[in-house]
Parts: sequence; structure tokens; C-alpha cells
Amino acid sequence: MDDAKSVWASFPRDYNAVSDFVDSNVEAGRGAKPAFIDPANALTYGSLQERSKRFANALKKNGVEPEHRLALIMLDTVAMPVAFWGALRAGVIPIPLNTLLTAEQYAYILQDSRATSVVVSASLLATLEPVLKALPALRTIFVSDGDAPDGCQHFEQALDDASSECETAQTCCDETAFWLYSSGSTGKPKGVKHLHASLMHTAKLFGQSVLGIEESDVVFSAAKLFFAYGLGNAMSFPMSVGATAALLPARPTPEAVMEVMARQNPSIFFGVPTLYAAMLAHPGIPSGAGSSKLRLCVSAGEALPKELGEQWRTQVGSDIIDGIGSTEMLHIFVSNRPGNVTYGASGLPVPGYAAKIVAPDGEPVADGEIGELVVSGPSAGEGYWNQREKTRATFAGEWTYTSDNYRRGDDGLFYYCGRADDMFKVSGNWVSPFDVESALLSHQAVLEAAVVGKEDGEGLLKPKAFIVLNQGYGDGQELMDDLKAHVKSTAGPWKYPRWIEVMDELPKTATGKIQRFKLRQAG
Ligand code: 3UK
Repeated sequence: MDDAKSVWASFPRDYNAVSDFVDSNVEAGRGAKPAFIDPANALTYGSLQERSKRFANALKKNGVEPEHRLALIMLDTVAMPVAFWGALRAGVIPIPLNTLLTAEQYAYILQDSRATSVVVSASLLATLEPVLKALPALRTIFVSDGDAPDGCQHFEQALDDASSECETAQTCCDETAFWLYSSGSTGKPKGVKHLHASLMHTAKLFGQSVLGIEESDVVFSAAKLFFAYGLGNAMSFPMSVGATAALLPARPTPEAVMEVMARQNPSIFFGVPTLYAAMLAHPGIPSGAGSSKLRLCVSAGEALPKELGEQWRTQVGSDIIDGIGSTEMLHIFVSNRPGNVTYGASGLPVPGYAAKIVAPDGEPVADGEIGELVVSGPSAGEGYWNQREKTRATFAGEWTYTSDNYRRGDDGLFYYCGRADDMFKVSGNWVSPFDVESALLSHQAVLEAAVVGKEDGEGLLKPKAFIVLNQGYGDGQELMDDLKAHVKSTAGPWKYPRWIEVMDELPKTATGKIQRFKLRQAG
């Protein structure tokens, strides 16, 4: 532990991350350098400083006070960093949210967080509109990147109307700066509170020390800024050294990603395994995936299959650094290293973090044996909002429990062995079997449903459903297609079962709990 701690940065008590990430770049003479480039606009460090001051003033003008929560439902455009850093400057707590959620999911989070304001991209407003009336705490709605209807304010206009003179809110390095919502096995998302110092801890420990990010780098993260992964990749890491991030507001299809690669020539690229697989499946992927400067790729969110990393190395010409991170720890804490990659392994603890693999009694297991990965480091969240029990179970003093099963190999490296619970990831997005089952059960044809993660032809997990049909329904193709569409529209587009198997009954315990492990074994 002492070794890990010796590389932690120290912070003054009076510390607001906006000074360290935004103002320090202007003071260092980078005012005219682009910090962010989206397909329509570039934002220099100088304008980010000015516009974040304007937004801080716009928040004040609208009665949004320090420690209020501000939800960000924003595509990756240059407006997103303005809103995020403007909030920190005002002492307001931004909560970047997944832009693929349903109206009900937004309603839950906005109520849970009691957000008093929101910035929403114009193209996402229609999803949010039906639930706005049911949210009395939410008083101010800014609409970015498009027209603002009655009752809403135009984000860019609000910036123009506000003063560019602003004093930065005095905050403490140990004070909550922003929240990120994490979905858990019980379904409801939980708000993880993160501190002002945590952004710089992850930027120094992983971005700078492991990846070696420098001022001359251009980074591109296909993982969006609303994920902890994307927030580090494309915001805190590049800004910590005065580098530039290319942003893609659209869905990261292989075509869209390769277009950015060709246009912006990033030196570091961040993706999730599904995207790497889709890009390799794309006919004629060029060397560097289109970028003439690509030196490093990073993968996280789910385990990177060994063959995928090896194939990428051969065809694209750069390594993929696989590392495991979590919303609770903010970023990656166990990873491979540039120049020392073992495909199929998660690698070693990032210097500054300690990791151990423990049995249910909390004692470390012997090398080679599977146990739960438990991690310690300076970027751990300070807890879940209004979730005492779950906070105590996950953030146990110095140690954070990951719910991931791991084993340490003969080579000393950490190997991922699946989730300790039943959750799994598709394209970097969580799938809770419970969610998909609930969606299936809401269809009139379905009597019972159980969902597990099953490997597709590329070794990546996708949902597979086992269902029992109500009487009078047969397993025809039309019904199967209808069920998939039903899950897509009610639970989320990435959650639909790629395979559906109709059974006479589901395996259950004596107490009536579905035995998913049996279904996983049956495939
Ligand atoms: C799984 C991995 C195997 C694992 C994240 C980088 O994914 C991130 O955060 P989430 O809260 O999910 C955390 C869980 O995802 N996982 C992530 N990376 C890997 N499993 N190999 C990996 N390389 O179950 C973990 O507990 O969405 C990733 C940086 C910041 C993040 N928040």
C-alpha cells in the first residue's frame, strides 16, 4: 500500500478542478490551442475558459446554486465540456447521463438526484419531454446544439447573454465535484459521488504514467464523455497535459469512427471490444485504422478477447491496451502496459492502485484460484448517493469491491473470470438479465423468461433468452422477431436477445429462483 500511495499527487485543500484543467492551460500559453474538435466546431482552451465562466454565470442567474445537481444529457459536442466545466466553476455538480436512456429511466435519475437544472442536446429533448412535468425540482432546462422550445433556454444564447467575468467557486479537494450513475444488479442506477481531486488522480496515474499521454497527442474516444471511461479518455487525460480531443456526436459505427480517424489523425484511440471487432470485420480496414499517427489503442468496458487483440495488432499495426475500470473507481486500475501486452489478460495494477483477489471471507485466495477483485486507490468514489447499505458493501474503507471474478496467473498477471453477479456487458453497456427478462415478460406471449450472456462467433457476449410461452403461442419466426423489437423499444436498443430458445420450463431452485448458471452452461 505504501508503494502505491507514494505516487499519489497531493492537492491543496482549496482546490477546484476547473483551475487545474482549464485555467492552467491558458496560463501555460495554450489559449489558442484547440482543446476539443467536433465535426462542426473547434473549441480552444481560451474559449473553454471564457465559455465555462459564462455558463457558471448563467447558472447563477437562473438560481442554480452551489451543490445543486445539473443533469447533462448531451451528445459529444464542444458544448459538453463547456457545460461540465462551467458547472464545476460554479460549484454546481454535473451528472453526465447516458444519452440512450428511456424517458422512465431519465425520470428516475432526475428524481433520485433532485437535479434542479439540465442541459439537453436538442435532438434528445423529445425523449425527455413527456416526463418533465412530473419533475417539480427541475426548474431550468438549457437546450444545446439546436432550437429551444418555449419554457427552455437556448444554451449558446444563455452563454452569450451572461458575463464572462466570474470568480471560481471555492471548493475543497475532498469535495464532491460530479456524479456518475452506475447500474447495479438490482436494476436501479446508483449515483456515484466523485471528488474534485479524482479527475487529476486518474489523469496522472493512468493517462500520463501508463499511457504516456503528452501535449502533442490528439486523442479520440469512441466511448462517449458520459461514461467514466470516455470522460477520462477525452476530457481529463488530454486536458491534464494540454492535448486535443476529437469528438464524435454520432453513434460510433465503424464507418463514422474511421472517418474521424482519417480526418483528425489521432495518436491514441479508445474503444470497447465490440467496436474493435466490428472495425476488423469491416472490409479493408487500413493501417492505423485510417490515422497516420496512431501509436496506441485502449480497450475497456468488457474483456478484450485474445484473438481480437492479436488480429488488431497484425492488421492495424498498433497494440490494444486492455484495462479494467469502473464507474466506482472512475477509471482503469488494472491494465496492460504499452510495450508489454499479454492478450487475454487484464495485466497488472496501475501504479498508485493496489489490487487483491479475495474469497467470500475476505481473505486473499492462492494464486491460480478465482476470487473477487478488490481494489484500492485515490480515485475511488466517496459513496453512492442515498444508498447507505450498498455504499458500505462496495466502498469498504480503503477497499472497493468490484463484483468481478479474477485469478492471478503463474505469470503474476490478473485474468478476468466473469462477473460475480449475473450482469454482463454488450458493447460496453450494461445488460442486467433482470431488465431484459422484465421486458420480455411484458409481452403477452411470454410466460417466463431467463436471460444470460452468450458468446457470439467473435467471443463477445450478447443476450440469449430462454422463454416459456403462454398457451396458444408457437415459436414461429414472426413472434421471435416481434419479441426482439419489443425488448429494443422497452429496455434499450443494445439489450435485445440475439437468440431466443423456447423451453417447456426453466430450471429453478427449490425457492423458485431461476438457475441462470445452468442456462449459461447449456449455452
Ligand atoms: C467490466 C471489464 C473485463 C467489469 C469503465 C474503464 O467499464 C467501466 O465502468 P462500468 O461501471 O463497468 C465496470 C465493470 O465493467 N469491465 C470493465 N473493463 C473491463 N471486464 N475486462 C475489462 N477490461 O465487470 C467492471 O466491474 O460501466 C472502464 C474506465 C472507466 C470505467 N468506468
